[in-house]
Amino acid sequence: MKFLIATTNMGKIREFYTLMPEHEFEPLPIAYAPPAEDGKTFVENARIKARAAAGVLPVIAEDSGLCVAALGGAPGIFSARYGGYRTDRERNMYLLRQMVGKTNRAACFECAIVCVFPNGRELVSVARCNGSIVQVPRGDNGFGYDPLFEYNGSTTGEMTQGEKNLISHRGRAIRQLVRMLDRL
Ligand code: ITT
Repeated sequence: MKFLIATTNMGKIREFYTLMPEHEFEPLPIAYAPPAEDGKTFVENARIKARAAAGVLPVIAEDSGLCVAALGGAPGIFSARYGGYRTDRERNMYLLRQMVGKTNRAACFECAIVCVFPNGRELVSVARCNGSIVQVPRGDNGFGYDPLFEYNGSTTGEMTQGEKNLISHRGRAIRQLVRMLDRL
């Protein structure tokens, strides 16, 4: 099936391409104006992004983020703009500063995918990955908070794309979506 992929994040796009090789993707048109992500949950925000891009093709949109237990679940749905910083590196440094003195390092990545068809039908796939926040960033692979998020001894920034896809929130959510699409 051919989908419009309603994301501006190249890291996400890479993961969708790898995990849905049997499907085709069209990027957002240049004139696309990103909607205000003012939902209260990952699913609400993914739905807002999918519906803003709705048209002739089925649309896939995704909202995701890192939820840190000792920070009351922050940055959560605000992960892309945590602390008001513009770059991944600045947000990562800010998060580590918030974690100074915290003994509970538990965190999880969450991902919500909403797929909207031209007839209005919707598929929703949600998944998470539990891990912990390291003291010092490690790894140059991936994007966003990957150098901070440790799973089974490695950060997702140290993993290959294939290794990350096996265990990540997005990998799990995409595989679930593919199963839903196969059943249509
Ligand atoms: P779109 O809204 O255009 O899809 P975005 O980057 O703004 O792109 P989100 O609003 O969903 O996406 O914010 C997700 C943020 O959460 C993202 O920018 C990263 O900082 C972080 N994040 C999500 N998934 C991640 C992953 O697999 N690895 C590292 N960080 C991730």
